[in-house]
Amino acid sequence: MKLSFRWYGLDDPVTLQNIRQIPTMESIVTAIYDVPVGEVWEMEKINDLKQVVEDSGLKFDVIESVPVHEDIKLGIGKRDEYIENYKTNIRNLGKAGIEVICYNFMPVFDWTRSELNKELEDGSTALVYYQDEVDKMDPLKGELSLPGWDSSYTKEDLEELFAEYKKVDKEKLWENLEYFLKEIIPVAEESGVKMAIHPDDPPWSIFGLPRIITTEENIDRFLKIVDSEYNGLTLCTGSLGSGSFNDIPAMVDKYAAMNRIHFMHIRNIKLTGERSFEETAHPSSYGSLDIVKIMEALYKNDFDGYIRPDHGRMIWDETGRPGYGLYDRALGSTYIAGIWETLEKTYNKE
Ligand SMILES: [Mn+2]
Repeated sequence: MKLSFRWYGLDDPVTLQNIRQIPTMESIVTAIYDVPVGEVWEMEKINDLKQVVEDSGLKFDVIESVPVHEDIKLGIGKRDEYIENYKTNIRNLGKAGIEVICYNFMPVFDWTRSELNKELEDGSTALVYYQDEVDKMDPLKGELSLPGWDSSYTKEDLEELFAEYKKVDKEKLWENLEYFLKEIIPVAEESGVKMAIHPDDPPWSIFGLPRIITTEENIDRFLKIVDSEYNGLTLCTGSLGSGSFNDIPAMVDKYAAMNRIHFMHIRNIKLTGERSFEETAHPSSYGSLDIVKIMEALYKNDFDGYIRPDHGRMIWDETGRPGYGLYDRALGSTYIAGIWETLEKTYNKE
C-alpha cells in the first residue's frame, strides 16, 4: 500500500511541508479547484500542480476528484460535450503520470452532515449525521450550507436541478451512469489511469434525490457494467460503513481480491441510531468499524493501491477545513502505517 494525504492546494492551511513530515507519507491526493465543473483541465495547469507537489518531495499520483457535471448524471443538455471534456481530462492526467482518478456519481450533493463541529466526549469536534436533523432541512430554502454542497448554486439553480431530478429515479440514474462509463472507461484504459468511484455518503437517498453506490449488491452491479480493472472503486470505509447493512471487512476482502480497489479512504464512524452516526478517531475502539480487520483484508490480498486517512476530528485547537485538519489525520496516518507494519512483520512478507 502507498500512504497518501488529501491536500486542497496552495490555500490549504495544511502545507505540503506539514504533510511531508508525516512518517511514511508518499503521495498527495489533490485536484484543480479553479476550473468550473465539466470544463477541461489544461495540461499547463496540471503540470504546474504536479511541479508544486513533486518539489515538496511527495508524489503526484492520485486525483480526487474530477467532478462529474450534473448534465451527465441527469442525462440531459450538454452531456456529450461534458463527457468529451471528461475524456480529455483523463488523457491529460494520464500524460502527467496520474494513476488513479477518484470521482462520484451523487446527485447535487456530495457528502452530507447535519453538523460540522459536534463536540465529542474528549473535547475534540467532529462531523456528525443525525437523520432526524437532516429531515428538518429544506435545501431549497437556501438557508443551509452543507459541506458537500457546491456553494456556487443559486436558489434558482437548485430549484431547477431538483425539478430535473424528479424525472430521474434510481434506474434512470443507473442508465446515465452506464452511458458515462461505457464512454470513459476505454479512454482510461488507453491512458493507463484507473477510475475509482467513491461511494455515496451517506449510502442512502437524501432530500428525495436518488443514490445508487450504496451497498454490496449495487457495487457488484456497478463493476459489471464495464468489467475492467480500470472501472474500479475508492472504497471509503466511513461512507459505506455508515450503513449498518454493509459488512466493510468482507467487502474490502472481496473487491481487493478482484483487483478492483484502487484507492482506500480509511476512517471510523460510530453508529448512534437508525441512519445516524458520528465520525470518530481512527482506532477501532472508538467506532463501529474494525480497522485492523479491514487492513488485514487489504494485506492478505496484496493490496498495492493508495490509502489515505479520511476525515479527522479537530483536535489541539486546530482550526481549518472541517474534516481536513492536519493533526487528527496525521494520527490516523501513523495508525494505518503501524497496522500495516505489524501485518508485514507478522506475516513475514515484505
Ligand atoms: Mn471518503
